[in-house]
Amino acid sequence: MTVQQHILQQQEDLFPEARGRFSSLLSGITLATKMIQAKIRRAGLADIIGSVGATNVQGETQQKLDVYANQALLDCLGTRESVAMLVSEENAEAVVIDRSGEGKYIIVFDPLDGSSNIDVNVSVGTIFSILRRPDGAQGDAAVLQPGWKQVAAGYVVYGSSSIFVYTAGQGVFGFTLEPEIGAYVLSYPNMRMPDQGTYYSVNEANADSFPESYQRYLGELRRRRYSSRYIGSLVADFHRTLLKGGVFLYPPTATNPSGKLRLLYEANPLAFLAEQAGGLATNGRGRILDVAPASIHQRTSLVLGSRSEVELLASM
Ligand code: AHM
Ligand code: MG
Repeated sequence: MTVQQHILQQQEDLFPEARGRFSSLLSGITLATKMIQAKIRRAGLADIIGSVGATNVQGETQQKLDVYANQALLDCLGTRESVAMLVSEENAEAVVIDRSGEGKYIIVFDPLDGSSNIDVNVSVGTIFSILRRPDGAQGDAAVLQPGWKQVAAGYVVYGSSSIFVYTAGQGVFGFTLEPEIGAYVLSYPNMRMPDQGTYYSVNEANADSFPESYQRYLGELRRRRYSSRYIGSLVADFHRTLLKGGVFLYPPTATNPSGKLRLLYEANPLAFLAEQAGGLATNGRGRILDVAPASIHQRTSLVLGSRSEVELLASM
């Protein structure tokens, strides 16, 4: 079963009114990710490693692959008629595609997450979230919806193989790119996150500036003999957490008092996937998917993973 067949099936079951628009949109995403993974596979060969000397809206140095990945998504999605707006980590403003007002969907994405890992042959990823454009809504107001309104969300992890994972609100499904035929093939039907795991995943170098409750929480996990895993690519850290269970956290720090990760295109899509797989996601105060965003590049603290570990944090 290819991802294309799977999406068509889901579309018939979930969005009978979508008449191919939804599947056309997801095929734009899968096409862009195939282009990105092809470029990544050649990263050591072609002259594409390193920075382009510019900084993005977050003030971070843009890597050449960041720019390529962003353009691939803008190009592959920009021509699909159902698209109203595209919102990217790499663009300060939302890109409005559909000025006639007919476009139904807004796609929000982080084109290349974990970009500090590109040059060192460590997994990186693409994350996306799909929202319906509320009737008549224009500009940022159309995008600023709480995560529970997501129609679909997913990611690709470019690891030892490229794996596409998505949910349309009816379970989580994973597909591995079969490079011989250039298609994503169903390899993880109905993914479930274990109720409890044995890993915690956090940038422990920041621990001294975590709020005291987080420090106690990590101490408790250590007391319970948890082991530590941290890749520094959110998609890869999440993918492991989805398969093996445990908890990923990026709490507030001295440098990033509101957290480092972005609500709309990092926390929300992964929170949707986590919940659909039986896990949980919180900002430390409440459910990530209930947060009403105030701006498109808003940051958040994030704790997500197995039910048991996230509930332990809540209890502390
Ligand atoms: P990016 O989108 O610019 O790559 O930044 C997000 C990344 C995440 O992939 C990862 O979880 C986090 O930043 C790592 O941050 P740190 O290096 O502070 O641990
Ligand atoms: Mg990024």
